[in-house]
Amino acid sequence: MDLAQLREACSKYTKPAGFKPSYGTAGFRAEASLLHSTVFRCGLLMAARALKTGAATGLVVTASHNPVADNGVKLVEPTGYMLDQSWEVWADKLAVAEDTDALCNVIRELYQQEDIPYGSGTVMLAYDTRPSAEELVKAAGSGVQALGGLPIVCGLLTTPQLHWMVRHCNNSLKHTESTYYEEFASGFCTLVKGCKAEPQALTVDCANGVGAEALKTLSERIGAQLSVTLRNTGEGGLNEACGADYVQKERQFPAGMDDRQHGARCASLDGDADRLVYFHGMPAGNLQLLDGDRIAVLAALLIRDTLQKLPSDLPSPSVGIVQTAYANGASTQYIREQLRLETVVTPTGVKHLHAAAEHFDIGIYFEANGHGTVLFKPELIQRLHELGDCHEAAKDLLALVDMINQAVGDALSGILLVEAALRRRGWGLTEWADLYTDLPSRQLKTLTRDSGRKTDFTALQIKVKDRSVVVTADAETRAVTPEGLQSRINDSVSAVPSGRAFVRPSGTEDVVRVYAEAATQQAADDLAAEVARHVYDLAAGIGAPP
Ligand code: G16
Repeated sequence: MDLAQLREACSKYTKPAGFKPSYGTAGFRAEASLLHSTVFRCGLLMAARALKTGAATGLVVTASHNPVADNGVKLVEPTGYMLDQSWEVWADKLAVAEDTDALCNVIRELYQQEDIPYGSGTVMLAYDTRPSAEELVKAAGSGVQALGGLPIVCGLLTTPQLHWMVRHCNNSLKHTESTYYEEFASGFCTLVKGCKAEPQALTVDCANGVGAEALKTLSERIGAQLSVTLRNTGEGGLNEACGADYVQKERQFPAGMDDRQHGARCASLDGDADRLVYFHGMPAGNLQLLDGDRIAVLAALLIRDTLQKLPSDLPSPSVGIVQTAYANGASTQYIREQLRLETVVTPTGVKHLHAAAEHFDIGIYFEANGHGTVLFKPELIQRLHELGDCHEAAKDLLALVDMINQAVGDALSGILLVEAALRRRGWGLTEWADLYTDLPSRQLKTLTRDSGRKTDFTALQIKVKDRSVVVTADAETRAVTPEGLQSRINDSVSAVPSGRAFVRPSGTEDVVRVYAEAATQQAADDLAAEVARHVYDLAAGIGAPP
């Protein structure tokens, strides 16, 4: 490490006074103009991580579902997974270092404690469509170079594409963008070959984000077997009244999509295309959501159908589903009672779900918001390869491995999974939706600042001074602080038939989230509002009381 070069580079990226970034649910996120020093430091971090692991790492400049004025970084391990949780502490220490001296001290400490070898680490960089991307990618590259590393700018990509590329690169596999499309397309075509059901028309809301171009390319590779029409491809504001987060939380049709006729099949991606939800219009004109819970259930059915066709002398692989507290109670009940599969609950954040899913031979993990994937253990993949040529079912499972991003949740791969599963069963969205009935639920945000953003649609907005005063336990189902909050939530919940509610501070936005579920929509809405008022009362609410 050339200390003089490091000091000079660090001094060009000073942290704004008073700015205290912290590594959240999926990396750093804030208003873009604040982030140059943070992204530079993430470049340093990932160059060091590449040296530590002896393999390429990755960094995506994106703020995913957040408004266009925000930006952020997602950090990628050599495996293609998210940054190892044991290194989040280094990310935080680097990000909050006040000045060049403090920053260099943290780097010295990192090198000593982690025993980082000297050398040059490779970091693959990508970015989404935000106008602030160019400068922030430069900052990331400068960070990598400041530690003598090699930044490789892979370009405008969806977040899951970069995760996939890093994983493939480190496994000495072809890792071009074109190979990504080819592998997914080929897996999908294998799975739908011979299906009697014709492809159904699907309209996809691309959130005006990076997923539009990627999905266009993928569908062109697949050809007639996939029939998609793209909407919100960049003509409107990123994630503005559209995208997976909007559709899932607000239960509204996205802007520019009035496919309200009963049964028209629609889907929404988020801004960096790592989340996916499906929906369709109901006879009354309202929207029925098919969220991440339902995608998990459909994936489990496809896998069960396929596993049943494997030779009976093969040991049955363990299959499990990982969810968070946001999973609708009806989905968990269906998985346990009808599918007879094990379910595991983890805190929010794919890093937690992913780790839990790795315990199964086939681990299906999805957050209700549509972020998730299906992981296949390498030993199982090996066994399937051994059976491969003589067994259709083994070939189908291997096609699934090709088609499902093994690094991270991927909305494009999710579309192929859903479409293949529905085609193989000859189902439409109605049959899928009829598997179980969701308990009515409501999500609210208690805002911590008056952002005036168009994306805050909730009628009830409660402001708190500092969301970090809300600390949770038991996979976020229990509020440990502020004192008294949980007992008030318990009292409210106990008065509501089939009631359930929890609160948690978001790790991607400056808000406290409130979730409530009940036997009727009115009861779920009322319960959410009541719990939000408890948050206002006990977590230093500001502004007018609700
Ligand atoms: C990220 C994470 C997800 C998480 C979501 C919301 O998604 O990858 O696991 O569910 O944030 O997190 P929170 O409720 O803490 O704000 P994305 O798509 O925004 O990157």
